[in-house]
Amino acid sequence: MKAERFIGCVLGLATGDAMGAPYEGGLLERGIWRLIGKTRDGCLRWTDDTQMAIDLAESLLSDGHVAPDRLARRFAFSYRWSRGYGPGARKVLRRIRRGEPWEQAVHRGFPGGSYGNGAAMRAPIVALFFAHDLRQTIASARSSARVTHAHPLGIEGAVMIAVAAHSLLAGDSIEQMVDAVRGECSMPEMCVRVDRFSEWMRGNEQPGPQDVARHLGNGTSAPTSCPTALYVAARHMNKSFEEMMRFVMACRGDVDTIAAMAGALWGIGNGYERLPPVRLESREQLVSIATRLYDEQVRVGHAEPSKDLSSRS
Ligand code: F2R
Ligand code: MG
Ligand code: MG
Repeated sequence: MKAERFIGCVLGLATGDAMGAPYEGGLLERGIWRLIGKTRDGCLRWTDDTQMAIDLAESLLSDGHVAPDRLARRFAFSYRWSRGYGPGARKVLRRIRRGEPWEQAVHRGFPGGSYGNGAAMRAPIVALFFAHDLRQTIASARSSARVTHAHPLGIEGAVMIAVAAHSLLAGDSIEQMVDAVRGECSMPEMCVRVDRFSEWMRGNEQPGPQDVARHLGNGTSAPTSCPTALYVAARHMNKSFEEMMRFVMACRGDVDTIAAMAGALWGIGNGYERLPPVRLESREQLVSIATRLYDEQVRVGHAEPSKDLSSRS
């Protein structure tokens, strides 16, 4: 277990999000991001994907476990329209902020709850915090998803990404990672896509981005983005982050989120030093969060103390 991988995961998520954000959505969303996509000092701004990952990390670090009421309130009070939240998440979080219990509010975005990818995009954080325990990773991915995503597909997306991150942190090969994910899939919408890209991998097929988008999806729902992100990360694990980003951009659709999920997985596999040297909003805060998540692994005896890496970020 290496601190570099923790930093790689958090910075990979935020870098994928920030680099992908200008390419997400339609003309209106792209136009808005062109106006607000940089901070005053010229850093790339990240979106809801990274904000929710930060909130989840701070919540786990202060409570030691998923505390749903406090987690829901933290998500709700961090909500800003300018981070580009999904429409369902926006409704749910505004209601929680007004005092509605999350158990009720979570059904207000969509009847039956959201199956968006909003719970999956923050799930790598769960794997970092519970890197010592797969069962706790899975249970906590579920409970951290439920406060905003009541639909089983939204929850399964979070489990899928958390299991992939856990497996890579444990040093598994790409094939072992895909097997671990497939073992936790239960919804046909997910299973069929994981089976599809597993076939590609076994047959050494390299479909282009348009075919990947057509067969696996490029949408904002969990089933049309989580398997895509897993496949993209697996295919680019031994390539550069920049090449992976070009591929995700060419897939189009929910580019920031597919890149955030794939970026987190790529960062676990490769560490942070080969990430593109972009100026990223609140980089020091992100490195500090990753370092504190690693320190938690040291505390539970699952990792060796590491020298302070924040100065090298
Ligand atoms: N939403 C955005 N960006 C806006 C531009 C999107 C563009 N129009 C496009 O389609 O590409 N970004 C952020 O939202 C995603 C995370 O979403 P989250 O938090 O899961 O939100 P939400 O709204 O609950 O779900 C997302 C979409 O999934 C579909 N959906 C979910 N549950 C549904 C249900 N029960 N019935 C029908 N549809 C459901 C809806 O289309 C939701 O809008 C990330 O991309 C993040 O970057
Ligand atoms: Mg986003
Ligand atoms: Mg998105």
